[in-house]
Amino acid sequence: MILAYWEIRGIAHPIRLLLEYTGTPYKELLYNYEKCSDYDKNEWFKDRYTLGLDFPNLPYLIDGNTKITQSNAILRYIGRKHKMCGDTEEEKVRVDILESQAMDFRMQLVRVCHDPNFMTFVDFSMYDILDLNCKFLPACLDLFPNLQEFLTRFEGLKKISAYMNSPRYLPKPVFLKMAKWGTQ
Ligand SMILES: N[C@@H](CCC(=O)N[C@@H](CS)C(=O)NCC(=O)O)C(=O)O
Repeated sequence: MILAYWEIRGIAHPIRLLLEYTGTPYKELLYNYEKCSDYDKNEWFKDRYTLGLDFPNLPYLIDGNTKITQSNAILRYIGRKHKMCGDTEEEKVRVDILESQAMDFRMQLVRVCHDPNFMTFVDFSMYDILDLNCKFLPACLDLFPNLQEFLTRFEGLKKISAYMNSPRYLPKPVFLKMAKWGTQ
């Protein structure tokens, strides 16, 4: 059995753990990404379409004539051999749900780690309410340097800082006249 992947932990780690746990003999083929800055020219790209994989990708597992991509399909293949997919229908359903749940969980971290500046509309609301609280009680974030940094980062965004310096910017009054604070 050959397991191929980049020379990193990545999404191959659970497969390696399952192979080890089940005592499955396997060899690893590790593609080095760092050595070649040009993705198109690295070793994986040379192998990509020559291995007979239906949907070429990493990781892949080759076990005789069986060639598998998709990390969950690989895990399931090994799991099936060792009766680790659940026994009853109810168990199998739970295993299927957990398989997808675990992948969703994994992808959340992947997204955050690859794009730490990932923004959602909630960031805008969060900025506004934190900023207002700071105007209301200037010391309110003294114990929260991470939130202070968030405000600074947000205000440093090119389009936001341009808006804040434009005549369109309307930071106050915060409320209508019937309020006891924030009317000026
Ligand atoms: N859904 C696939 C994702 C595979 C994937 O995105 N592999 C990345 C590394 S994590 C890769 O570099 N694939 C090689 C390629 O796209 O050519 C899986 O779970 O195996």
